[in-house]
Amino acid sequence: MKTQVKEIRAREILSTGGFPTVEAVVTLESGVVGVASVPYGTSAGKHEAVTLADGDPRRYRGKGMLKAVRNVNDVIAPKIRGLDALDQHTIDEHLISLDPTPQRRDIGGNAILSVSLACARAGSAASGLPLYRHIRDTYKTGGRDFVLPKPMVVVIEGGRHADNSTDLQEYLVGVVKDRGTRENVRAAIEVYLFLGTLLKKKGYSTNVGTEGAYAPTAIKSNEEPLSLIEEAMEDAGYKPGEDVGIAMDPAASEFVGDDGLYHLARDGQDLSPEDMIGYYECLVDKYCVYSIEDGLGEDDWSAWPVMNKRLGEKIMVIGDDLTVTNVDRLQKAIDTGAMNSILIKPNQVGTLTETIAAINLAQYNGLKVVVSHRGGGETTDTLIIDLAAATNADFVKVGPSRGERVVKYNRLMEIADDLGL
Ligand code: 2PG
Ligand code: MG
Repeated sequence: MKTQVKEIRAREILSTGGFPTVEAVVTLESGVVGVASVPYGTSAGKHEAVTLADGDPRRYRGKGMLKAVRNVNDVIAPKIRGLDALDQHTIDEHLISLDPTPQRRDIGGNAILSVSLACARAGSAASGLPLYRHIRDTYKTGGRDFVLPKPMVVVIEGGRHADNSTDLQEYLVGVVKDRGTRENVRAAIEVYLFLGTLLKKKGYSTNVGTEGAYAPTAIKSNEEPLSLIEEAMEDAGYKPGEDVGIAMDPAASEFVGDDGLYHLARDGQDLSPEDMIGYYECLVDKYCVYSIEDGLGEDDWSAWPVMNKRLGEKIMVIGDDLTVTNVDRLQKAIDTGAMNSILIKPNQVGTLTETIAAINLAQYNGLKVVVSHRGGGETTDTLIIDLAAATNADFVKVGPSRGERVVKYNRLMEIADDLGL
């Protein structure tokens, strides 16, 4: 059959953090080619599929990817060769069978995912369909009509994504009032641009962090960005809370201690889970915050349902490190009422099929879905946008500047043009 996989080659490429990552090239019998690269995170969750690195300090300070590349070329390729690229389910079943553990420690989540995604790209090229349509057809997902995700743009970053900025990792501008994709992108990016002007006026630096958002070192507190962003919204001509709103990703696993307390160094506060939730409640009352992701630690299972109960009616309570795109952890979160929305990152889990399973499970249970970029090691691959479009995800979370980020918004606008949306 012409759509059978003939050859798979992986190679080491550079990611945005300067360290390598993996790219796979899948060639079909017909000569059709599919290429995909995988990102990795800076503040990766403890329960994610692992990004297998070489650990050889003589190459890229231990973060070379030759092991993962070899795993693709020597272990994965023989298993996948001969399979039909249009049958993504079978391809992913084979990939999963090579290492069924959730963390893919043996073979590497990065190795597996690069092949899964490159096969999807080859399948899309072979079927003559844009990737978002190919994914939708393959998984019968997303419903009859396309509803494109709204942008959630990171505008200030701190935590592990910047030096000496806020403890909370991300402050984002999300579109509340849908004006169509191009106008949605414009609104969020204009707020980012006006925020830059405002920061400058206040004497703050407008250097950017790993995701292309501002990372002002002189910022006074974890709360200050919220008022600055609201001011920038007004400056840009958008109504806070009506046109655009604020989303936050504190990435709280990064500042919860072994003592179970949340340590906000910039504010000089150590908060119990209960107080941390109270802190968020105040922010939600005071500012146009409509979403909080990873407000609590990835293992703080008893506190999450409390937060969701107290805030879930008003805002999106998103699990990222808590759920790591994993259906078992997601099911637990659903059963315990831990959250009402999920962040989706294919490299947290390892295959396209498992990613779609997590999205399906979330949507079936009425959760909102946000498909996300990675902080540290992104690439110019735009597959996550097609994934979000295919599944009618509610939002895409991507940074506002740097090539690897804007290429994703540009892909979103391209899909919108295709669909006339
Ligand atoms: C997050 C992500 C992306 P990282 O926490 O949501 O913004 O960061 O990829 O570093 O885990
Ligand atoms: Mg996060």
